[in-house]
Amino acid sequence: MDVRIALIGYKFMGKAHSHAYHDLPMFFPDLAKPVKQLLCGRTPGDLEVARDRFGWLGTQTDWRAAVMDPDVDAVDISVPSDAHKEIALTALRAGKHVFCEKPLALTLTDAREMLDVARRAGVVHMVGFNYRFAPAVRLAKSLIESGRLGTIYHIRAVFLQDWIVNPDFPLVWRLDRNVAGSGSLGDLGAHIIDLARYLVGEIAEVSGLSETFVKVRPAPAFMTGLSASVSEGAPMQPVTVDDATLFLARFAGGAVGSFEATRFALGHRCTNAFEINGSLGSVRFDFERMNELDVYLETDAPDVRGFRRVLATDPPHAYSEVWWPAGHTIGYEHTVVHEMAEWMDAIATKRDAVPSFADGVQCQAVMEAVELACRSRSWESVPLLI
Ligand code: SOE
Repeated sequence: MDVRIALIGYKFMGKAHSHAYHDLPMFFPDLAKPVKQLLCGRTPGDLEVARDRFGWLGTQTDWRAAVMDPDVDAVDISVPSDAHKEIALTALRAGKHVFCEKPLALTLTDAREMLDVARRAGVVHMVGFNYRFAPAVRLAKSLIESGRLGTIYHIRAVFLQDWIVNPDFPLVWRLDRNVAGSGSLGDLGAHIIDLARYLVGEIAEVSGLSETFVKVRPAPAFMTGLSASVSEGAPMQPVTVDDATLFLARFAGGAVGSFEATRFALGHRCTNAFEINGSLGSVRFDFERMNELDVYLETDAPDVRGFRRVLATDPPHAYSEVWWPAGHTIGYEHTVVHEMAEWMDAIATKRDAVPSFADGVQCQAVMEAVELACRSRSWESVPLLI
């Protein structure tokens, strides 16, 4: 089966998704085949360069035309967050399968509307929480689900970056609330909230604080991905999002958690890390060493008891049979290939994709409760909406 895709956006995520579609037929030959039908963006010259480089069949500068094209079965939304809702609703109403990058929307209300329309459309919908697809994270999940860590008491999760510590770094779209919805919380916190939900369960209440350390920045002259430049004498503009958000959480199942999302942790380029402690054992993961899971099992013989480093690159570890021989590690882009494999399989087998827009909604519910808690300086409950 072929799935003809229109990809909206060709920068950081557009490139990662194009790469995944390219790899899928080679490494997952039994899955539905993604056809790189249309690449969509606003700037014709740059778009043609990207089409040529990423191997798309055609281009379209009007996203509506791309979405409505009868030769398109599925729409991949890889543009800044303020454009997610309108593109998604249009595509869903046209009966197209939709993949949407995280955070799903600017607000919980918008995210709920997207889920509602997606459910009524009866198509496959998926949200871009790629870190779930790291084999070491899958190992953590199976250790928890099989009870080998016992009752889960704690999760300690952080997502630390440092790319905007310099106050001269310009005000890129990720620092504009109207475009991004929130700052570190929506960009990085969304990922660790999703991992916590995936591994430990639903979050019931939160309390938190957030801070914007650099309150004004120069307007950007150019931006792409996480890089940007400034022109001499650029006007200063207010930063309207959080630079850092920290929160505490109680889980419905009885566990407690602490979370920290920041772009001001110098030396941390992409530390998406967690530790989970249960009554029988613990696991810890750090995306910068994404092939490994540290595992501690209380049932080990006392003389050798301690954290061991498990390299999740050979069977029975998830996806290991698809890639390279044992010990031949994989990287960031492979999490995206696995994510797209899930999307293709869900479309071909007519089942719900995981994570779906429902996961996007529940993550947004946690984020909205965190923002409320930061303002009210008190504990706020998280409604269970899915
Ligand atoms: C930038 O902070 C960023 O690229 C996020 O937008 C991604 O979602 C995350 O995976 C890595 O960091």
